[in-house]
Amino acid sequence: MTNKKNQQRIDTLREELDSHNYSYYVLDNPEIPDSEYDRLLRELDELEQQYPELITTNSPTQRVGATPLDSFSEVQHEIPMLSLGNAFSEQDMTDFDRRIREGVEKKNIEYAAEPKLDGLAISLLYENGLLVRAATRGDGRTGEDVTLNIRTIDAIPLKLRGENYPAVIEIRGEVVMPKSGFDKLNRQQLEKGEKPFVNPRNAAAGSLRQLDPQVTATRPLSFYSYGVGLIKGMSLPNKHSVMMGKLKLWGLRINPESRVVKGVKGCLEYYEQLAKKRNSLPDEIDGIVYKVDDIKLQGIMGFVSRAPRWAIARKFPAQEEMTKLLAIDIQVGRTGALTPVARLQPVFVGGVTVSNATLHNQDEIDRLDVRVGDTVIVRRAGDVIPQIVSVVKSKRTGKPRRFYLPDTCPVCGSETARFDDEAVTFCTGGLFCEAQRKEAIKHFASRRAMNIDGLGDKLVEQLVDEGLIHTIADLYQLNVENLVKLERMAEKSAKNLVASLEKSKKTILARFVFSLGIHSIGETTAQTLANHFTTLENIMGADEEKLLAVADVGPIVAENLMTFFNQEHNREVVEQLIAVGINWPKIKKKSANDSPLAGKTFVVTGTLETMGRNDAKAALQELGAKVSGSVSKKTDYVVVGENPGSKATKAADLGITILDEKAFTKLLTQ
Ligand code: 5U1
Repeated sequence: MTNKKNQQRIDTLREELDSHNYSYYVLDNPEIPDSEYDRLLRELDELEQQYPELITTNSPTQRVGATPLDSFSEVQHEIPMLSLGNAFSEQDMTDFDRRIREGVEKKNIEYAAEPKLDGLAISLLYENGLLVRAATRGDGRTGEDVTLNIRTIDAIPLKLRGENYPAVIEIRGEVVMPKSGFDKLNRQQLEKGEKPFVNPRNAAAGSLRQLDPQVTATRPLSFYSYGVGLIKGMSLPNKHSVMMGKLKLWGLRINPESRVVKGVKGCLEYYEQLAKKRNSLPDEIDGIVYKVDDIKLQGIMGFVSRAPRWAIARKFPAQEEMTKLLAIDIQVGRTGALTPVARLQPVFVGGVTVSNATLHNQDEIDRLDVRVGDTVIVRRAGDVIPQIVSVVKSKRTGKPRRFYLPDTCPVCGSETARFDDEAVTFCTGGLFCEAQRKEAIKHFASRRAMNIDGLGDKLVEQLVDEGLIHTIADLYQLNVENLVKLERMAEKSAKNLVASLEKSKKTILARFVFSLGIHSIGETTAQTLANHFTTLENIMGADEEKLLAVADVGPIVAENLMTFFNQEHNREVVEQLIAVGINWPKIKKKSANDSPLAGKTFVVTGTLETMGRNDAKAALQELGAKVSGSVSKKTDYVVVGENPGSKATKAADLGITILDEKAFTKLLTQ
């Protein structure tokens, strides 16, 4: 390409990328998939690498500077960045509206209303359409120059769109971290063994305070404009809402929830609507900002100390409050998981009184270093279970002891266990533990386990609640006579259930092992165990060495099996089940060569719901199949889980049989 052609292509790419960015962030209407955007950006980057003389500072490739700063320099705000007065009730809003009406001597006032974002106020200075400086609010008069960090935020244009923008314009708004990005960032922090951020605002602030813009560039930050400071070369329009419309045309993001409302009634209705939506919005908000829309009227109202009289922030109930941790209790869930529950001094937060919060697991207790007697910050957002977000260490008195989950189950006294790579501590009581009993029975009766027709979840609950059954073995003692005594149980249904129970006695070993609900023993592992050991006695009697010799069995599965069968009460239940006549056909040890899968080549792609990729591989190898990492003409089957890679497409192109997880499990267990 000639230099002119290169320049043309570069210009086109930059325009296209800017335009796609605009559609994505400002119009909230992406025109192309992310992969296509990345391809265009790569093409531009490659061209610019080839012709560095054609690079401009405002090219979409130049968002992230390579050199970290030593410190942030100070910025004086020519027009101070104001704060806002607060309203906490309808009465406060009525008073605000009255003050305005009296102040401007008008009956009906229109207000521009929009969410009050829980982020960081930022000033963006554009000269001749180019972003030349970005600063934090600081104390309102002096902030910090964070231009290099702000440039990394894709939602902020480096160059304004169109041509009708003023020569100088200072745009003000809020940098935020969307909730989804915050959750992802915190997951990554935990994976790296680093401290998670307390809330999206802290995460946004921490991200902007980085001296190295390369770090900021990795943080999922966004921006919404809400006003204008300095403006030269153009006079302000007569309405705030019209100004916001202009900012949008120039490429700045405006909150899509912004509205113009009439009078205090409109303000209150808007509040109700947004309060309902609050938790489903993509960004954290802590209230609503109302501004007199007419800019002339704003001028009449003026300012009081450092806040405008023409605007107000109506706050939502706080979602975080401080309180005392009185005790930590343990709840044993229906799956046997031990959950530590914080008992709190009751506190009004998120619109309700909270006296309990979940502490999740031992890792969470360790991470927070929370101890009984501590002062803690509790968060309750919407219907989400209240959480303890941090401990106010400065308020800790004495030397409270660290808290550890118990070694024995508080419900049944069985040992508790936890594996290295699992966060959950669970009760090993299994079928014996009252907390787990209903769930264990439901699992036992389920279609893929013993397939007891007519024994649904509700009926299991009823049977346990009425004391008719205590263990899965008791199911086989049920008879029509005692079943019909149950509420809503007709004789016909009772007879059917007894018949189903009878029918379920004829099963296969794999199903029986699966139906016992042993921690981490899914259908595939149960099948592998049955194939390998051929009898229940062999499985129950296998020691660690023997278990680990099975292709699909790792230390966790081995430990779970041994723990389960070492419990006297679990052995008793199994014996009772055999005694009532549960039976299965004898298994002839299948050599790999007998299996229909022997010699077949499999490729597994994507995430499987019921087993890890290694488990799938081991199960296939056990049956004499080969597992390959890449698809070729020699591949017989491609197993496709969630989010498969290009292997699935290649398999389809080559006409290879594709199996979803269900079909795959069926093939393994046939
Ligand atoms: N959404 C929004 N937030 N916020 C903060 N609008 C808005 N306006 C502000 C502030 C401090 O101040 C102007 C009213 C001057």
